[in-house]
Amino acid sequence: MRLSRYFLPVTKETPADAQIVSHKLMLRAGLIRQTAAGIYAWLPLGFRVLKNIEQIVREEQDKAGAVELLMPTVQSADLWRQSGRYDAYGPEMLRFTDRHEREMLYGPTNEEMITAIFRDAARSYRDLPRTLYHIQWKFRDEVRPRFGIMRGREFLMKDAYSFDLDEAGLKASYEAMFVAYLRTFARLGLQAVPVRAPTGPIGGNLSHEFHVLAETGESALFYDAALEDVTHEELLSADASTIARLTELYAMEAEEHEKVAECPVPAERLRTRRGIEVGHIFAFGTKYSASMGLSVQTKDGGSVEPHMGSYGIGVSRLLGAIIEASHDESGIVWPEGVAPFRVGLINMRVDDPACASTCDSLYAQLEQAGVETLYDDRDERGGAKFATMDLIGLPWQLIVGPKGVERGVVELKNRRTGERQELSAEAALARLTLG
Ligand code: 5CA
Repeated sequence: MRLSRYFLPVTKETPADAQIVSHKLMLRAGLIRQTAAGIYAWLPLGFRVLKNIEQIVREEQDKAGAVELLMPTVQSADLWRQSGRYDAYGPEMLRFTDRHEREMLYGPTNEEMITAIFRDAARSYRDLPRTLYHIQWKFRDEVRPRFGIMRGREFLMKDAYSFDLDEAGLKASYEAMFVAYLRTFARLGLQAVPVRAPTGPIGGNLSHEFHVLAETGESALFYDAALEDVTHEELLSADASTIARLTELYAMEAEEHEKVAECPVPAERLRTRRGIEVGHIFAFGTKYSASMGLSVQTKDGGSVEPHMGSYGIGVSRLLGAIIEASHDESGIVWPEGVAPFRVGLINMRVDDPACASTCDSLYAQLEQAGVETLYDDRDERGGAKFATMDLIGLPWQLIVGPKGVERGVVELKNRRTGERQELSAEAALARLTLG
């Protein structure tokens, strides 16, 4: 993509209304733009990152055996009356009526809808177990939307729902999602701590939250220091034994920790840090199948209400969490897996024919090789180009200036380490196309 044709409204000034670093950087780097309180437009660069995160989440859901579908954002109040949650949900639910005076709502979550869809299709034990998921916008009329997309009113969520014949089946589905979550967050370059959680309005008896440790997190956590020793590799290849090990280690939100009569962790191993909740999973049994009349035939001709779980990931919130975990004083430092482009190609002198033709040729070859490249071909000062590239945080910068071109070299800079290396254009291409 040529920057001269792109839409990248970056700003030097720190926006006055942003309190935390991820919100400031998202506005400054032209990733998002607020359109109403807690509601954001995703500008081209931010949208690319959102899609990359969504894709990693999707791949790990698919690997876990979950099946993707897409449910609508607008739901009918009648559906929610079946579970009794229409009145219980409170002012966070955005309610409205259509032209026929039918009561509607913008979905804050989808337990009711998926239960109704499954109820109308599933007949027998052969239809179970199943886990279905979608990645869809939600609306919650938060009292205090803040920190940009971190606590928005409209936000993108991955929500999965499992249906099992019995409690043992539900436990297996819950564990499969748990594993998928550990792998997902590891692939996103994040260390996420699983925390035993109260279930709240979703209901049920088993629940975990996944928190990215960050000073700006909204939750206060207490946990066993041993959780910090879990390696990236271990999380990438997580399995049932990883869960067993992790869930044995103490981790609680402050409110819950205060209720614990005797903390099982010795004082020297007890850590207190803040966390950003990026995922939340629940096993709630028959709460919705019972209230909404979902039952299937068993092998011996009886009937059973499926045991269910629901599993959320804050896809849009993850952008904020990743930036909180990965930035420096110059701007964002995207992990390779989610970066909007892999390479930023900088032409230092667009009016120098040799420099421009070297850049054009590098750009064509990178594109040809499928290396996503943002090509700064604008007529701007070098200093401004460097500042923009550092701010938007692409993993590699390929810098081409007239003096270097004369000597047959270009410069390759690693955004994370700041390391710069002079090499021939061919060698730079080889480095960037090899992965
Ligand atoms: N039905 C369940 C699981 S599918 C559910 O709704 N769980 S939740 O309420 O915990 O939301 C799931 C995830 O969505 C949270 O862990 C969080 O990462 C994200 N999320 C929740 N509210 C917001 C918000 N206002 N802004 C951005 N992300 C949010």
